[in-house]
Amino acid sequence: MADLRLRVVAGIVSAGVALGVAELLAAFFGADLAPMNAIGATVIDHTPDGVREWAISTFGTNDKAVLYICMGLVAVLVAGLAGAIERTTRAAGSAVLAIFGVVAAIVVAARTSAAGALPTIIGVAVGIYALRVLTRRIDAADAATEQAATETRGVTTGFGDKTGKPAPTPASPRAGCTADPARTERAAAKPERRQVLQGLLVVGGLAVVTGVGGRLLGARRHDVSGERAAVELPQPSAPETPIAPGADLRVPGLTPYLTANEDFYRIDTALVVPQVSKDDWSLRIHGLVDREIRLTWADLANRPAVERLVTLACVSNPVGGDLIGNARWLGYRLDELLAEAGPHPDADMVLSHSTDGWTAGTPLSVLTDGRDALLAVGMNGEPLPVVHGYPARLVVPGLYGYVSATKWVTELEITRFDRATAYWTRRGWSALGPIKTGTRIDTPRPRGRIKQGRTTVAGVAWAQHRGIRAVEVQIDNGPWQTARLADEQSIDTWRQWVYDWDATPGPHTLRARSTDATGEVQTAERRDVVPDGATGHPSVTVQVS
Ligand SMILES: Nc1nc2c(c(=O)[nH]1)N[C@H]1C(S)=C(S)[C@@H](COP(=O)(O)O)O[C@H]1N2
Ligand SMILES: [Mo]
Repeated sequence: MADLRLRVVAGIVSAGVALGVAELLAAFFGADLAPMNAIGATVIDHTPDGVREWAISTFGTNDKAVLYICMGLVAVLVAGLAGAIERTTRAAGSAVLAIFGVVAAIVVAARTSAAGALPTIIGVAVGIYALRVLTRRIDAADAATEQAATETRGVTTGFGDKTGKPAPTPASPRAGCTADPARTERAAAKPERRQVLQGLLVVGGLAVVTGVGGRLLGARRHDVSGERAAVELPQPSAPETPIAPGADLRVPGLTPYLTANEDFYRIDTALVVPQVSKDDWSLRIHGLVDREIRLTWADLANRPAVERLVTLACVSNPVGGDLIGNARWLGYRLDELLAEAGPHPDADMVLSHSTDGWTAGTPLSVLTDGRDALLAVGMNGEPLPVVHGYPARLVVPGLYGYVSATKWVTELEITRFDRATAYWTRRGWSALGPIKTGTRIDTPRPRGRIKQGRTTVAGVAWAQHRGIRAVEVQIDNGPWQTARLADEQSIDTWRQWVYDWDATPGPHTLRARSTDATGEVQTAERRDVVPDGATGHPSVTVQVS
């Protein structure tokens, strides 16, 4: 069945060349035109919550790589099948490729424009052509083998193959030897077989060259990391006070007060990180406003910038999880920008849009109540890293990222909650997302083995824009004990805490809870992250010897 294998390979390399050609064309006209990117993005947009949660908790930040691998496997299966059923006289495999091509073209067109489907359509056309050519060669080789077999059995059919070419001369069995029929057949079909292998090699090579070349070229053409490195950030007019030494206790195993950019969690739906040049970027503020305004990167340079410490948190962060980080953000006050546009009195929502179509719905009241909500351009003294929204994003103290922290932001649409629904709200998450009071135990580690005696229990606590008043620790089911808090640098950031524990031998469970500055104690009730953030006390079990 070597034949079937060749057909399967023919299908795979043909689909490969289809995708490769589409990638190459997309490199010139935009990464979102590449069919795999568009299909992946569409899959992400339609993934049910349960699956999304499971993917994030199982694969973490590799969830997108896993999606690509899954799509690749499906593509290989379908393409292999298409190759297996294609014949010169019956283009069933081509039909399969065409159907997938049409679906992919529709998906790309829906995300971009009708013309955006062209790379996909051209790619699929090339792929189908490749499959036709390869299948014709395989059929010819098949016929030649068949004929050689017939001839070795002493029956001459007398006609050539279906293409009308004369039948190949069968190699005569060597004199004096008993002919091995199978071997003779293979020898007979040799030129045809060589043609098949050559064809597979050429098409496969073309698939790799166009695919890899397209990816590299696309990355090179659109990559903004070079221009980012050359960006000069504005000087903040009112720099954030230096971080008080007492805000960062520097306890071994405890999360540092400031999160380095490389260590900052990343959550977004972008399969391909948007590459937005600051020179093409602008922010349009429109909708229910007196004056629509549009700000370019150059316009920002004339405005006063501020620097603020804000702890960002993801609504998908489970109790004890690490989808939270604290950074020094440099940017422009949103209340000032909004005031210039003049929101109408009936407006109550700012729907922020990113270049990749993602949206967040933020209460207008939150953005104008005096808190340090920013259009941020800098993170910890650097331009925003590309994955964190270069050239500009929103940062709003006190709200989960899904309702506020739009990266690659280009539009603030002033609207109403009863008119507009943001990305995650459409998918079952709450329209409002104030951050819930949270606590995490960083040390000792879960299931850790520690020695008896004095042990430092430490972690972080947060209640952004309300502030943390107290953290308490409970050993097993004992009384709640007050932990020592680090200095409060800002009510918009998390606060470290430490508790000295005299550990006694045996297994122990440690729990922690916080009280925010309004006096509300963090609830023990365990709730899942959907629809508006997890609740419950974090706990860590250790073995003391
Ligand atoms: N464009 C865009 N912005 C986005 C998102 C997204 O999917 N797309 N995700 C949001 C969510 S859910 C969170 S928690 C924060 C995370 O920001 P970070 O990746 O910089 O930590 O970004 C927000 N901004
Ligand atoms: Mo999030």
